[in-house]
Amino acid sequence: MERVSDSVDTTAQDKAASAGLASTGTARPDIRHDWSAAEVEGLLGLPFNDLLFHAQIVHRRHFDPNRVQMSTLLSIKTGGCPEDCAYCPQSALYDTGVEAGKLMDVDAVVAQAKRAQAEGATRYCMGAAWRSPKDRELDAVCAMVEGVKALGMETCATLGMLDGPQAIRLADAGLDYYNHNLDTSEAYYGEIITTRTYRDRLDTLARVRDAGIKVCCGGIVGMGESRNDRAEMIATLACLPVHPESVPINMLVQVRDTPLHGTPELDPLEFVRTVAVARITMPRSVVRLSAGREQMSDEMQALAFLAGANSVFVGPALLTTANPARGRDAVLFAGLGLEPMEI
Ligand code: SAM
Ligand code: DTB
Ligand code: SF4
Repeated sequence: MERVSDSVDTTAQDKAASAGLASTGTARPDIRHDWSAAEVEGLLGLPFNDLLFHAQIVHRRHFDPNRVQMSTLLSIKTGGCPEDCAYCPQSALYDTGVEAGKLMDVDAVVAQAKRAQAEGATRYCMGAAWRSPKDRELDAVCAMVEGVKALGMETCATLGMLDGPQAIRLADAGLDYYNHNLDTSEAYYGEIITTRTYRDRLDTLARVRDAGIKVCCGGIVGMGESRNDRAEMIATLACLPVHPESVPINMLVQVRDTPLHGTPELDPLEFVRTVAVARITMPRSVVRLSAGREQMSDEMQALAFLAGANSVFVGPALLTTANPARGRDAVLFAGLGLEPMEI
């Protein structure tokens, strides 16, 4: 049977090429690490249909367009975080009503992972509200990684900054992915976080990569940043020596009593454009339609999948905020003909 990806109309491809979309031919490789922010901003500003068409071509070259990777998140240590990330309900500096909890027991985490697996998740992501883990805390997280991995799931953790030996310990425990986001552009970063630097983030990412763990790294849009900031962030990600295997694009979830609550909403189509540009610039990466789905219409999510998103969090909760109920997702995925990506 002819694959859908082979049947793209070549006339349309020619039109896209003449609209300045480079990668429809074979002359230029589509895996590049030399993206300029100006070039990325140019992509963001394309006519919407041209941009989505281009993203679909790249997407279909590397992925089955009807398969979506499904992860489930668990907050293994909630609240009381010393950092000042202006979007985050878990910072101890903002009185958001999120109570500071203790690190969960290993057995409870593995039991919850098993439930998530039974409900279709193939990757389990464990998040902790830490600036960075203490070595004693890392012992427990390593045991969680081992337990979740023994179920046959992929493992992911997001624990804040890591030093080199900590990254190696997690790798030895069998951690598949480490999530550590750039969050925004280097220029806008100081408006959002003051308690650690952009360089700190890049250093942790390099340590994770050096330890042989796959990198999950993206950002948040809708924080009042400019289009140029979004372009800078995507260009920084796409110019890493190896593209992150997983690129979460989060829409800011506005939480009352965080400094960013009340930020003017980002145009949903600009969110979709950001997803498309992540897809085009990091063709082999899985791009996650990450936080914010609960607040999005089904139509907006459908456009994000069309733009090349091929991963989501499933299950009713993110870390401290809501994610779509399973029933709503079941209807959406069935309606769009989307199926789980095999691991
Ligand atoms: N404390 C660790 C850290 O910051 O690296 C790990 C957990 S932290 C909650 C993981 C990521 O969640 C942040 O980097 C941010 O990108 C995302 N995040 C947190 N609050 C968010 C919100 N309100 N809306 C969207 N994304 C959010
Ligand atoms: C990521 O990029 N998004 C996730 C995950 N990595 C850890 C977190 C979203 C958190 C949304 C706010 C909350 O639920 O607390
Ligand atoms: Fe802490 Fe992470 Fe929230 Fe920042 S994003 S306040 S580091 S939990």
